[in-house]
Amino acid sequence: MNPENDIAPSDITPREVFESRRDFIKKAGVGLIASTALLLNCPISAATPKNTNLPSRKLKAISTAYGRGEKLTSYEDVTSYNNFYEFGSDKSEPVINAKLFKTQPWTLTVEGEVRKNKTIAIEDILKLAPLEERIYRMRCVEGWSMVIPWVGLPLSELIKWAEPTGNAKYVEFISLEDKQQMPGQNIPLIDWPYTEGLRMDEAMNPLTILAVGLYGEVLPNQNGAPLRLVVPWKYGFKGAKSIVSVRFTEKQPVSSWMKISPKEYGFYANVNPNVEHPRWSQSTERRIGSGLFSSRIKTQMFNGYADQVGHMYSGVDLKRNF
Ligand SMILES: Nc1nc2c(c(=O)[nH]1)N[C@H]1C(S)=C(S)[C@@H](COP(=O)(O)O)O[C@H]1N2
Ligand SMILES: [Mo]
Repeated sequence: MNPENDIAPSDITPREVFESRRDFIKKAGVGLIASTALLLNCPISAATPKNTNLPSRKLKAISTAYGRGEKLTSYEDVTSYNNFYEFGSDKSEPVINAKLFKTQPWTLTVEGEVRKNKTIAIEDILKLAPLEERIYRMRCVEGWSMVIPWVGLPLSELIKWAEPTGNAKYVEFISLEDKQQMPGQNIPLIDWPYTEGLRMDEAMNPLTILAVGLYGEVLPNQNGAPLRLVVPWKYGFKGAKSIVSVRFTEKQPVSSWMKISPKEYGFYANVNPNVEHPRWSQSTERRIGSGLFSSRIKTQMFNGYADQVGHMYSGVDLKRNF
């Protein structure tokens, strides 16, 4: 079965991206049916990237089985309907306000419970493991969702490089703080910088990735360039954008949204249709781009990833640990 064949290419991918892929696939002489490890070698574009240190706008990535056959949210919607409070609290603002955001040079530090503090440049993060394309369903706690073809590498690869000590039980992710570049940080809505956290086993889970791109290209600034976390079974706010530090801790970190409203946003933030947000139900979601009058779809436990992640929560009361 190959459900991708039932979907018009224009439904799922901007034309240039689709065509460059089809072109490559033709040249390489492999069919779309070829499954897991089809090498998706996007042609290098002639345009020089302006705001990034990455090799080119297009990224070489290995195509994977993750999310194959899902109907993708359009590039337009993925890159113009964003939550990125550093660039404004309205979802239409980040695409405008992040236009000149400078993501080059960019380094990440690892600190806390590690053998020693270290710094790594974005180019070297890209060398830790081959980049993969992973199509993931994403659900925001606000009740909307998207399906996004991310490009990234397993977070576990960075963690191995970081050499955490035996005391490391949690991982904290810290986004950039730069009031000059990030106008939203002049408003004390969040105790800047934005932070998030995962339990060590969640961070090491194969589904958890550090994304550097989407739709086969370097991440647009509004989506968290040059490096952001993607955790598909959790609400979107877990996916910290424009990360500058990863800190290993013994105690559970208090994330930005927990500080703002602990009754509404818990540490776990697992997608769970049975646990209501105090102000609204979480049983359904609106898939962005599915049309103004289309009905909402049912939200699945762990956003549909229960088979891959459910085991990590056996014995955890998910109503209390929301
Ligand atoms: N630094 C930072 N990261 C962030 C946010 C933010 O405001 N600042 N918003 C979060 C929320 S609520 C969501 S839903 C996702 C949105 O990611 P997207 O715009 O790429 O879809 O980013 C998350 N990461
Ligand atoms: Mo969100």
